Amino acid sequence: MNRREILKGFLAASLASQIQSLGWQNPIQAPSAASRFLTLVNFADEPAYAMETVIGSGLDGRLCTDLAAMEAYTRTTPTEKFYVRTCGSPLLPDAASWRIRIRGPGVQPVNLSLNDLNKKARSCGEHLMECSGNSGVGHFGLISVAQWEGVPLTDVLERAGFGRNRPAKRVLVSGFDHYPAPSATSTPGASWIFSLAELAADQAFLATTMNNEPLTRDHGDPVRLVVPGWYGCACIKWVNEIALVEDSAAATSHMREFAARTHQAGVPRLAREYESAVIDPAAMPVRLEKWMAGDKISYCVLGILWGASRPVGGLEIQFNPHQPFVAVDGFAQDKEDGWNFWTHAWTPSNPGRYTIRLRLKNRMIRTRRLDSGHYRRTVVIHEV
Ligand SMILES: Nc1nc2c(c(=O)[nH]1)N[C@H]1C(S)=C(S)[C@@H](COP(=O)(O)O)O[C@H]1N2
Ligand SMILES: [Mo]
Repeated sequence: MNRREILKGFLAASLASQIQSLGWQNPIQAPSAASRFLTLVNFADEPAYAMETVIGSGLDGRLCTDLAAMEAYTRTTPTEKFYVRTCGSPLLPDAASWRIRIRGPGVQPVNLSLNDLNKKARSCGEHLMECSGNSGVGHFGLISVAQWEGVPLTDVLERAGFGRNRPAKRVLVSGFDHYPAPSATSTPGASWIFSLAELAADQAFLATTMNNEPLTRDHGDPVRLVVPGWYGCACIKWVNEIALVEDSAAATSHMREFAARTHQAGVPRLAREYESAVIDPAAMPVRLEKWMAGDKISYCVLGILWGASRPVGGLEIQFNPHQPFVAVDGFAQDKEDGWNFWTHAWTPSNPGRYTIRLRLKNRMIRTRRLDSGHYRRTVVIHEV
C-alpha cells in the first residue's frame, strides 16, 4: 500500500468506527490525534434554502430535512425535522368527529371512527418516505424516516366486509384537501387508487402514530396512509375516504399530476395502467467533510442509500463524468426500508469542480432515477 492508500484506509476506518459508536451523532470531534476535522464543503449549484423550517402554507407548505446535519443520521428523523410536503389546512375538521367513510359497490358503507382504528393499531416498523419532487431545491431534503404504528389497510377492508373475494380489485384512498387559498404549484384532491394486490404485497397501513407520538397536523393528523417503499405522493394524509372502485376506474387528478414524477409512461388515463409508484434504489452524497489526516488534506463523503427492498451488494462512486466508478469504501447495508449510511474517503489530486454520482455495483437492479443523474451533486474543491 502506498501512503495515499494507507491514509485513505485510516480515515475511512476511523470515521466509520466513530460514526457507529456515536450512533450517527455529530462526528465533528477528532477521531484520533492524527486527524482533525476542518470544515464542511457545501454542494455547489444548489440555491440557498432555509432548512428544517416550514416555508409557505397549505399545498405550498414545505419543510426540508437537513441531511447534512448529523442529527439526520439517526435511524429515524425527529418528527419536527421530518420533511413536510403540504401543511395541514386550518379548515381541517376536529379529530373528535373524524370518520373514515368506507364504501363500495354492493356493500353498506361503513364509518370507521378513530377509536376503532386506534384499538387495532400496532407497530408497523421504520419506513422511509421521499417526495417524488425531491430535488436540489431544498438540498434533496424531502426525504425522511420515521417509526410508525397503525393498521394494515387490508385488515381495515376485511373487517369492513370488503374482503379479497369482491369483484372490485381496486381501492381509492382520499384525504382532506381543502385550503382557504388556492395553491401556486399543486392540484388539491390528494387520492390514489391501488390494487388490492399492491396494498397487500407492500403492506400499506393507516398510520395513527409517528415516532411513538400522535401524528402532527402537518403529517396527517389524525390518520394517514403509509405505503412502504412508495413515493410520498401515494401516502395520503388526513384520510377521510376509502372506496372500492371498478377495475376500469379513471386515474385521479393527483395520480395524473404525479405521473411523470413516479416514472409512468406518459399520463395513463386509467388507474390500472399505473405502475406501482415505488422508489427504486438510489444513493447520493449528503455531506462533504474536509479533514487534516496526518499532514495531508483529505475529504470524506458521507451519503445515504435508500429505496432498496433487498440487499444491493455494493455501491460505486464517481467524481466526474470522465473518471471511473470506484467501490464506496465504507458501505454496509443493514436496512431495507430506511436509509443506509455510507462513507468514502477521497483525496482529489487537483482542485476544481467535481460532480459526484453513485451507482449500484449490480447493474441488473432497476435504478431509474439514479440512472437519470437526478441525484448528482457538485462540489468545488479549493485545496488538496
Ligand atoms: N391530503 C394530502 N395528502 C398528501 C399530500 C397532499 O397534498 N394532501 N401530499 C402528498 C405528498 S406529494 C407527499 S410527498 C407526502 C408528504 O408527507 P409528509 O408531509 O408527512 O412528509 O404526503 C402526501 N399526502
Ligand atoms: Mo410528494
